[in-house]
Parts: sequence; structure tokens; C-alpha cells
Amino acid sequence: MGEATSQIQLVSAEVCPFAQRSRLVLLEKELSFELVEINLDNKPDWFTNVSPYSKVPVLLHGDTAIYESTVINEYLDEIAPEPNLLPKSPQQRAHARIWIDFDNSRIVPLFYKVLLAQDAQTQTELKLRMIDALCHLERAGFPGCETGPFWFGSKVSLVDIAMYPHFERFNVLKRYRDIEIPDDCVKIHSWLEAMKALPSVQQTEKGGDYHIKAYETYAEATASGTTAKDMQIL
Ligand SMILES: N[C@@H](CCC(=O)N[C@@H](CS)C(=O)NCC(=O)O)C(=O)O
Repeated sequence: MGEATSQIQLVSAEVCPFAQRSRLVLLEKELSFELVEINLDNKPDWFTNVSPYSKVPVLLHGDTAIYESTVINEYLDEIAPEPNLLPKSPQQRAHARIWIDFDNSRIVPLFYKVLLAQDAQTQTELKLRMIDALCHLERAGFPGCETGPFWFGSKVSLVDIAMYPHFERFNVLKRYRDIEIPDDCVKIHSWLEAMKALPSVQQTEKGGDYHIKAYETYAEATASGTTAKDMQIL
């Protein structure tokens, strides 16, 4: 491991899809790192010093603490450029960031909001919005699908990695809110299959039952953590 990437620690929680994003990048880049798992229900005192939003993941690298999974992932791509996980052209990089933002600002909030919603009308409205978002992804996304199973084709990228963890957890939406990825979203289905075959994914994935248990308090709206509060419908 070179100087630029020595002594990396990732503060994580086993359950966390956002931390899984950063673990995937570290694994894809074959970087050595120490995984520091914390209990989100009993956060250690030192945690607030490195995590202003009181959330995992946090990357500790030398004197630097970096938070927000997609920011961590771009930082890792800059300090350890091989294999590069963003395309070289500025246009394609911008495109990648647009879709990472689409995941962060549409898919992810809908995932939590539809679980937290308790009345049938709101659940139905949010379910329709999620299906719309998936159809948009299917129609406008996957520009490399002619050349390979991943977002940009044959090589996995930061877009694939940002999107994957909540798609791994889609069985939660099926179980609690009867939401599935539509059958005619064929690009999404074959992408998901390709993602599940990656060794980095196999090293970090959890079985469906684990996720169903983990999101039970969201589905019953008794989750009290920071993420649940942030995702509550106001
Ligand atoms: N936008 C953040 C979201 C991170 C996040 O929500 N992490 C959750 C765990 S999955 C967390 O640490 N929540 C703290 C809590 O529930 O108290 C990122 O992408 O890193």
C-alpha cells in the first residue's frame, strides 16, 4: 500500500447501506483498511468528533475525517486512481454525478419514506413515485448497456456502487409495502444480477432475512435514529 493510502479506517455499521457503498470502493480498489464497526444505538463518545451529522460511514485517513458516502467514494477514487471508478471525460463524469445524485435525491429518500409512511394513501402515492423513478432509471440510465452489464459497460463505476446497496435491500419494500422492480425493467434486473456476482458485493452483502429484520422498525415507524428522523415526511 502506497503512502497516499496508508492507514485508512472506515467507521461503519454492519447494517448500513451507505457504509456498504464505501466498503465496495475500498474492496474494488484492493486498499487495505481497518473496518471500525460501531453500534448506532450506543455511539462511542469519539464518534461526534469525526461525524458532524452523527452518521456512518466516516473515512479516517491521516488527520482527515471525511463523511458522506458519495464524497468518501470520490475521495478514494482521487487518492487511489487504479482502477478508476469514474470515467475520464468531464462530460461522462458529470453524467455519473447526475445519476449518483438521482439515487441520493430520489430513490434513497423514497425507499425510507415509503417504509415510514403508515397510512395507505401516502404509501400508494410513494409507491407510484418509486415505480416512476425506476422506470426513469430504466429508460434514461445504463448508457453502457450495449457493451456490458454495468452503468458504463464492462467496468463497475461509482454510479453502480452508489446505487447497489438499496437495490440489495429491495426485498424489504416487497415484504412491507408490496413494491417490486417491474419485470419490464430488464436493464435494472440484469444489472442487479451482474452486481451480485462481483466478489466485492459477495463480501459485503447480507441475506434478505437480515434486511427484513433490520428495517422492521422503519416499517412500523418506531425507528428513532438520525436517518429515520431525516427521512420522516413532514
Ligand atoms: N447521506 C449519508 C447517509 C448516512 C446514513 O444515513 N447512515 C446511517 C446508517 S445507515 C446512520 O449512521 N444513521 C445514524 C443514526 O441512525 O443515528 C451518506 O451517504 O453517508
